[in-house]
Amino acid sequence: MKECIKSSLRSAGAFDVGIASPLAGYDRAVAGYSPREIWPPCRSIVVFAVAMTPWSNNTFVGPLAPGEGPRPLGPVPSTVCSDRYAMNRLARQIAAPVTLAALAFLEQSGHASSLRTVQCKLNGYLAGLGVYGKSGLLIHPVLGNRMCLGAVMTDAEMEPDSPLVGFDPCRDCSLCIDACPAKAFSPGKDYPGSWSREACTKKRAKMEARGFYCHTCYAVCPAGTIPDDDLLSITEIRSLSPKTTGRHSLQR
Ligand code: B12
Ligand code: SF4
Ligand code: SF4
Repeated sequence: MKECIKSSLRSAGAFDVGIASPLAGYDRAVAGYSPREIWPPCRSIVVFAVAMTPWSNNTFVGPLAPGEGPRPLGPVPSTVCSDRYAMNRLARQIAAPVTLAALAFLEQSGHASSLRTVQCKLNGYLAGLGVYGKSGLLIHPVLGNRMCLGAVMTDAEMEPDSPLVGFDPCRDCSLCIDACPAKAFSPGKDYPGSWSREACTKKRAKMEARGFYCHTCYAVCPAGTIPDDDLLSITEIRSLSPKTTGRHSLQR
């Protein structure tokens, strides 16, 4: 069943799919938000990643070119409002069919499911889709942080996947910490203790008032093996053609 549901979700547009157990690792969930507290029948959490790119958000803040200083704030440039936005809205829209595919598959197999799952990153970490980066975002070995995460809880029992071991994309990097306009990260500590949600949200509110949606920590991240431009075609045609070139023009 596990391989069948994974294959079904991949056909619907997921780049990667993993299974987490409600019994392992959710002691780290926010109090009251572990799967069995939210939905007691839960026996497995099906977690998926849909490829997306830095252009998937409301505005384009990064990546910064090497040596480029802070960018002036201002209205969203019309040049980034066209095709790339349209392409990447597609990524988000694909997450909906993937969720529907999971619900349909489980129903046809005679299982109940619930969409009330929260904490996408913890789900993804426990299902082996990636590791927490210094940015606090989940980093997939191939997609880097370029993914939209989703999950469905089910009463079907499936063998859980394990968290990834030996993958440390942040070892020689601190680009997200250095680029954050809110200086929300304290270097030397691990997420979540290293990050100030208050500093981040205050800065984002100020930027949003001027037409920008901050995702700089996400956009500057070089982790992953597929260049951003190729992610567009993966999102579009849902096929995998990884290249091992650098992610974008950023150099460490
Ligand atoms: C609320 C929210 C925000 C808030 C707060 C973010 C935050 N870090 O808490 C704000 C508005 C600031 C925000 C900003 C952004 N967000 Co946001 N956000 C969410 C949302 C809706 C919930 C996240 C949340 O509150 N989690 C609760 C926190 C406390 O959980 P946590 O960060 O996993 O922390 C836990 C672990 O650290 C664990 N823990 C503690 N110690 C240890 C030790 C180990 C070893 C482990 C494994 C765990 C662990 O304990 C913590 C509590 O359980 C999710 C979608 C979702 N439903 O999950 C998207 C989501 C996390 N956001 C996302 C993104 C991309 C962003 C932005 C880049 C903006 C954007 N959309 O482009 C920025 C990045 C800011 C940043 N550096 O985090 C993506 C992340 C994709 C990825 N690759 O990880 C998500 C998953 C949306 C999605 N569906 O794809 N976001
Ligand atoms: S920018 Fe660098 S340090 Fe930050 S999450 Fe990505 S790889 Fe890790
Ligand atoms: S979203 Fe912006 S302000 Fe918040 S942590 Fe990332 S770079 Fe900093």
